[in-house]
Amino acid sequence: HPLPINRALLSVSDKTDIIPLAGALHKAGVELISTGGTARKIRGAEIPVTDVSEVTGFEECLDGRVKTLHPLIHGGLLGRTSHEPDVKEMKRLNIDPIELVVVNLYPFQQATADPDCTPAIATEHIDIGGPTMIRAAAKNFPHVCVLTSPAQYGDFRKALKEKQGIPFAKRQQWAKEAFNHTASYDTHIADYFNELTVKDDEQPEQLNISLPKSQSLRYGENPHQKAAVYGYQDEFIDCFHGKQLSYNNFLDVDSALRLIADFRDAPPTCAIFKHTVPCGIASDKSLHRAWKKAFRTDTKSPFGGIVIVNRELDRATAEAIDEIFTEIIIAPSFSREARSLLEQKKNRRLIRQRQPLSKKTDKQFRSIFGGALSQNTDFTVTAKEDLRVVTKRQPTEKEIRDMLFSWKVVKHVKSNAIVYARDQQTIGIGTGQTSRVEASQIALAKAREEGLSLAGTAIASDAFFPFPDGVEAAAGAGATAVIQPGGSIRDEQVIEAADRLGLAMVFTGKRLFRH
Ligand code: 93A
Repeated sequence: HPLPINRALLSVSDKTDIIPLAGALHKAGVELISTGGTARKIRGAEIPVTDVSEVTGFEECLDGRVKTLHPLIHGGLLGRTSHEPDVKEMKRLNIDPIELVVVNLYPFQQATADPDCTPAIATEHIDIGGPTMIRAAAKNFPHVCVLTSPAQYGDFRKALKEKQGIPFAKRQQWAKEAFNHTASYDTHIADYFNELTVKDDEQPEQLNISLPKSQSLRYGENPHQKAAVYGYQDEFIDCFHGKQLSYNNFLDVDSALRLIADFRDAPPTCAIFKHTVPCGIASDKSLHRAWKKAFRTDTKSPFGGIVIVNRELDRATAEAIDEIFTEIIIAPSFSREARSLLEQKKNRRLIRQRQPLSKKTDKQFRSIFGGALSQNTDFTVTAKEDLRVVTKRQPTEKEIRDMLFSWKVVKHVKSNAIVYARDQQTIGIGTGQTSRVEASQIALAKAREEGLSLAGTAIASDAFFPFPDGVEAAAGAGATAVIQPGGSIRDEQVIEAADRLGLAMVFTGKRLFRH
């Protein structure tokens, strides 16, 4: 049944639009009850309001920790007014029903986002009375209407105006939103406490994944799969031109942002992705040169791919990219000319990256049967000092640069991964193979098909070479330097082969699987 509103309790931290709402309620003849600050605000607008303390006969106390926690309030919210025994009991105890609760909570999340927030300050922002009222009203939604966000006021006022009472379906919907609101509020509190006690690099005891839907998607990986995106993607990207990002686009953008995070201190760099895998990456003095080199690696795959750069996208680079059908272009910023050129294609997505992914902002988890996996993201970049030369021949400075470049790339290529690189340019990328030798053969075959020579390249392998055949093939192809984690029981045989072939080889001691 539609619910008529006689008495309303208003208690809000975010006082947005509370005055027009209180005004509309007053005009509709509703009696208003309110807590300290909210009452003051409403009274300030010359709308009559009763203090909660007047209703309860008990003053707000303990610094406001106890304001609405009282049977005369909670009885009014929890009593079933269609249930005769409840009605009788309420009469006997002088409990008047409350048909509307408007509450939003102490801003815990905002408070704890402040770097100066201490645990004591955080604790004071834990709302107790608010969630209690919200949950009581939501539980009793057949008899009570609950609003938890100013975004709902418009719909409510429309229903109020129609004078038939608030429809059941609306109350149920707002009750659902209320429970989601308190669930996510408690999740933030739980996460805060989890993080207080969890040491860096440890995984929490409980994984609370409560993320708001940020977008509905037209479909998932395929058109017959329903899908949505959750969380706070807007903090990282601003897709200011083109169609809405798709499910697969989000996966691609995620891979691209991860790779470019490792090139944060690198010269101008351009990376081209296809299906979450890089198919060409290069760094150079200018983005335009970097693009040309990156595209040279593989001139077929970039069609319908995605491009990310680590500098403002200028006109010359934009023109070059524009020659290839590119679905998505990501840059920290776009020059005005680049923008107006690229915006000529209606469907292409242009994305401004607002902030780089970093240890501070990144949580990595993946769904699996029955739950999820969680791990820290590896944001470290391997430097010259981290390399251990294992061959008789020392690598040259140029070889070291090429090895470090290929190593940065191989981290973002699906296992088994092999990357040949030279002069800050990928020459051959072998990805996602079940055998390391095959990954190497594919890298080689692709480079040859593009007419690229592998002479003088460095080769990176995401995991150790289990047999000498991998380095033998690399040397045969023209590579002169090898970078790999090391750690195979046959390392000695592999080193021996490298020495015999005159290669310089380094171990990083770090494996870079990407599964
Ligand atoms: O400190 S509380 O947990 N104890 C309460 O009894 C209580 N009642 C309402 N916080 C309580 N509230 C919260 O106060 C509401 O959830 C709302 O966020 C805020 C409104 O306070 P004021 O009207 O004084 O600005």
